[in-house]
Amino acid sequence: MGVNLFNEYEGDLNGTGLKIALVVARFNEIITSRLLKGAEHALLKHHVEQTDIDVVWVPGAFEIPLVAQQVALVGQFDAIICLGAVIKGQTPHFEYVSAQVSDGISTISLETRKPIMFGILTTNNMDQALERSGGISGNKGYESATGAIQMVNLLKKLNKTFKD
Ligand code: INI
Repeated sequence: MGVNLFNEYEGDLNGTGLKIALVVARFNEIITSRLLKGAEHALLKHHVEQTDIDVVWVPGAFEIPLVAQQVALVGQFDAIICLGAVIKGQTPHFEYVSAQVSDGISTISLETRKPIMFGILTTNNMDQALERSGGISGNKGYESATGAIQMVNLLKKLNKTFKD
């Protein structure tokens, strides 16, 4: 066993007491409902209370950043999980929708200093989206939810460790 020379920091997976909002796109609901199921499963498994989980539906992935920002600014949530599915074959403006949602989510996360998770699938076709929403390649919703819990706990830990 090696000697650990560094101070290392990582958020744990204990969701006790956390309040989480999910912003979910209706577009491609067949996929986003699977992502939502995965996210809810992960949150409950890691001890987030059902009554501390709020779900907000928006028309499509393009609308996610504005609504996630509004939800973040309300201030009562520890993290926001954004769920959507942008599928290439379906739209000539795939690049615009996926760029808007990824830029928007990272911007509001930095501006509001809250974990805003990118649970958005951007795939070439429906099969790939199915694979990544509870099929052979896991569930992006589940991963985003465990990531949210870890990020909240990591930021708390860093704040406590490095406060003046
Ligand atoms: N929205 C999605 O969430 N996924 C898509 O694949 C998609 N396609 O294919 O167009 C999509 N379009 C709708 C978009 O997000 C907006 O809701 C719409 O343009 C109105 O602003």
